Amino acid sequence: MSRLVSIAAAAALSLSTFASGAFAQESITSFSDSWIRGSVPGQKNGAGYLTITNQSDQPLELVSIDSDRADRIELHTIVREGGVAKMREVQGIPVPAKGEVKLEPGGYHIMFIGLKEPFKPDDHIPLVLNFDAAQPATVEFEVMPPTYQPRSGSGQNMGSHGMGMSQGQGHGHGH
Ligand SMILES: [Cu+2]
Repeated sequence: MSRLVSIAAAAALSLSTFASGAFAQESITSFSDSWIRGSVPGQKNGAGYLTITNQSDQPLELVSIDSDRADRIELHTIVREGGVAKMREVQGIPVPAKGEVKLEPGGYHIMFIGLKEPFKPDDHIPLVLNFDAAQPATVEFEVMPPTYQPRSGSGQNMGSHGMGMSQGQGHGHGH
């Protein structure tokens, strides 16, 4: 009987060790303002945005996204070439130590290529975010109307300079 008790105690101990270990790793990252732009009819591609916070004292990179909603999901940024905004794939999106990165219109974004079905406003889409130095995290994204613009300062400024329009056209092109 006492042997059974000690086995149970050992099992409980290892379980709690595992749980606290997992919790400690998950708490390195946190997420806010996660949204996906709703699709317009015929649109084959889409974009998603969020703010990622890194609580650790080591820099992190978001390296990939897992979801079955598109044929391919890439990480993109937008660069200006001769006054024209163009999307570029990046291998990772850096999240500074004890800092945050904002994915927002006019800058970094999650790019869905070959949508399996349109993104409908008010839907909630879970995506798995993979990092180079943190546990994968499942984050729920809310689908916003196609014309939605976030209220954050920098996003608004870029929108007022016409970035929102040129980006929308870029996303409308098929691949
Ligand atoms: Cu893109």
